[in-house]
Amino acid sequence: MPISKILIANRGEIALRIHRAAHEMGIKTVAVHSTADADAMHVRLADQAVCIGPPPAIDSYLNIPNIISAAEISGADAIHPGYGFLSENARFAEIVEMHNLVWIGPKPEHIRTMGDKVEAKHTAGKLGLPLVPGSDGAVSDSEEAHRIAAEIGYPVIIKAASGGGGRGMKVCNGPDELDSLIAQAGSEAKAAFGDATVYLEKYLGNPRHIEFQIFGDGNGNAIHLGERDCSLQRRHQKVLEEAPSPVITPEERARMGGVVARAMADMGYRGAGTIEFLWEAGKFYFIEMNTRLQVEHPVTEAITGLDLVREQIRIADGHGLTLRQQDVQFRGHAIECRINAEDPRSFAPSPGLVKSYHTPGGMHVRVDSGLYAGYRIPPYYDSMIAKLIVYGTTRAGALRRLRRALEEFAIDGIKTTIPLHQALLDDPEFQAGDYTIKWLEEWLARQEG
Ligand code: MV4
Repeated sequence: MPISKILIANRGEIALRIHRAAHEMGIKTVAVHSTADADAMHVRLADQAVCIGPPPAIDSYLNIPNIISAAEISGADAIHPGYGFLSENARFAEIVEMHNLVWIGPKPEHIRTMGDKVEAKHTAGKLGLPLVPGSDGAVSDSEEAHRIAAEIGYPVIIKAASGGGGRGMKVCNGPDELDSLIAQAGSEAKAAFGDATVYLEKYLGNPRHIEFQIFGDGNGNAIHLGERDCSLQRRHQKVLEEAPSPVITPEERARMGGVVARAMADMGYRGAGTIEFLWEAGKFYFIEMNTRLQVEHPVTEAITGLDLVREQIRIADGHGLTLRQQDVQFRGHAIECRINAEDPRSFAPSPGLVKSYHTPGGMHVRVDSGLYAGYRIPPYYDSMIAKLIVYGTTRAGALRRLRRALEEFAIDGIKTTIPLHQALLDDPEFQAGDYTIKWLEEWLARQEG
């Protein structure tokens, strides 16, 4: 039976994004929401809505029994998890499938493998992806750690196997601090994730963060949709993303894309995935794989013309990939600004009533947001309230369009990071695409002075 009703196990702009793809495919939607989100735009637009608990996510958006119950009560036949929340919870994926619901996501075994960063790296290495030099697996004893660190050379970085997203990392500059930093990283990882396992890598001093979008059909076919440059981050939160990366040539995209697509085909990967690399001095180094749709997927949509959520739904429904690799064409340049309800200087959250709201429009301008005038942004969740995505035939054209679109954006009643994006656009280094993962935080420090 084809998918006819999707339960959207998420909130905010991504819930709306999934609703839109489903309705365009003639599929009904069920919104599940906390009591704090009863007035959300996607709840209004969905065919059905079920309240799944009080505001804290642990009691609602992470409450597996309530979400499964909502699917059964509403007659949904599939679940799309969006990003965050339960999207990379392998146990949830298994429970969904045990209830004869279609899981719009990767195979649970692959979610589990990639969730353990040591296993992910081991798997990536076997599949032929280039790795950051480091320990082959977890480091257990001090003697072994010293031997490996000396071999790869200082500085080294200590990472938590259950971490990811930058949590629980320590940079170690020499052997005298290695034991204490490993102990510290281990106990922090134990406290945060219930797992003290750590591993070592050569510390790359000034890389870019470049990730490849892939899709697999689960039967040994996979394609890549090129890369996104996500180097502009603050405290491991992405601020602005672009595709293609300003530093990757078409030849390098085809070569590296071929390597990642081959790897995903070989593992039998199903659905959307992102392979994250650090890129330094012209070389790629695998760090992690995300087994979900990502916030920044629209920049890939803009340069390929594909609807990635539609692709996810089609694959889950057993239709396979719409395109072969040779049919994927990259055209132009796209930039996404994440707009947060925050003070643009201090980054203090600024939830509250949106008194008026006007979005930019015109050619090649897209706004993904559930905001509307009169909406009250609840204080319980992530502060990202909108994504502005612009497309241009060239990067310079996309930058000009972004400037124009940011000028048009008017949100009253709350503070937003729109002024931050406007200031960033004025910077000559950003304009030149000349930035790495450290650049934004240094730039912000300069702005303060
Ligand atoms: C690194 C690194 C330098 N060398 N690994 C941070 C998040 C996690 N995905 C991996 N991270 C890093 N791993 C080695 N061997 C620097 C970072 C890192 C970073 C990576 C991507 C984007 C922003 C970052 C900010 C600080 C550190």
